[in-house]
Amino acid sequence: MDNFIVGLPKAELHLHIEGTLEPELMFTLAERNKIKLPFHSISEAKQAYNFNNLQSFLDIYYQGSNVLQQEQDFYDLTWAYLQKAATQNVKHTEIFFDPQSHTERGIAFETVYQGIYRALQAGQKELGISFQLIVCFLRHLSAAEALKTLEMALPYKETIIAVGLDSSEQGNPPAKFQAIFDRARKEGFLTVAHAGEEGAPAYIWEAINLLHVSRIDHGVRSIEDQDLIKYLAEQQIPLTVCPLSNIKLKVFETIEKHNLKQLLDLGLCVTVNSDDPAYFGGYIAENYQAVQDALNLNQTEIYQLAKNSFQASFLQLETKQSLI
Ligand code: ES4
Ligand code: ZN
Repeated sequence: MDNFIVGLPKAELHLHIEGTLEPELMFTLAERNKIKLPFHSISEAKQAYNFNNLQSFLDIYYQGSNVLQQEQDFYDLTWAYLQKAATQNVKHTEIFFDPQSHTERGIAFETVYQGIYRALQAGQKELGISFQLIVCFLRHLSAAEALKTLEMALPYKETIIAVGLDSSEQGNPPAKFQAIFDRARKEGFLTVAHAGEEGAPAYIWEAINLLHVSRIDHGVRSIEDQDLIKYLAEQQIPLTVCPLSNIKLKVFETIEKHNLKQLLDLGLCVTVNSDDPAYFGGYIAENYQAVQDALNLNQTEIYQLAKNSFQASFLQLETKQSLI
């Protein structure tokens, strides 16, 4: 891999911690917790990571998450990610977690939160990686379920910067969660949402106008709406783009057809992120490398992407300015 890419200080803004569960750790935890996996070996698991679209991935991703049971499991998961991130010079990470995929299985919100949070604190101390936490609502579940999740997060709100929206996009528009996001903002949370990954540009408009998001996660389908592109560029609303994810989930046919460079050339605040690296074949540096190679990005453009990642982060203004 290119030394310039690996060495460049980067912020990661779109990462599902459950999506960093490597097959090796999945098997270790399955054994530790006496859980039966649908795969017999690591190579069989990897062979199953052949997706047609977002839903076919989500089915396997939620199945994998079942091995996470104890606070220590969430700690080990998060710690493994942070160690990997440190080798790629990630200086700051803003990670998503999906409490509902665990509380639905009878695991306490606190167990999930404590395991992740303790590892993040260790990562800050031992690896020098600063962090923020974003609690995501699963949009295929009801607004009432999301509200219950928000209420579980309230005791921890001083350490959770934002709420987000993930899972199956089509048919689950941002509007479905308007009231919950209103409540979250009243409680002091910032907001983000996955939009325009598989969903139409109208969902991006809804995320902006109804959920008042600070960033759009993915947002690549914004290219289909000229007024939206103009708005995103003028307001510098960041997009957290995940190139390898988009290829694995067939949002674009090939990496050469990815629109990241177009979006950058149109003046949008584009960032590069890894989404679910254990499932999509690469961490953040592999994502930078893939777009550099396929779209012929020069060093100035790569540098701009890294600069955007700090600009688009929820770091304090003074910290941002000292890092950029
Ligand atoms: C996700 Cl790529 C993606 N899209 C929507 N929801 C998700 N959860 C985990 N990865
Ligand atoms: Zn995502």
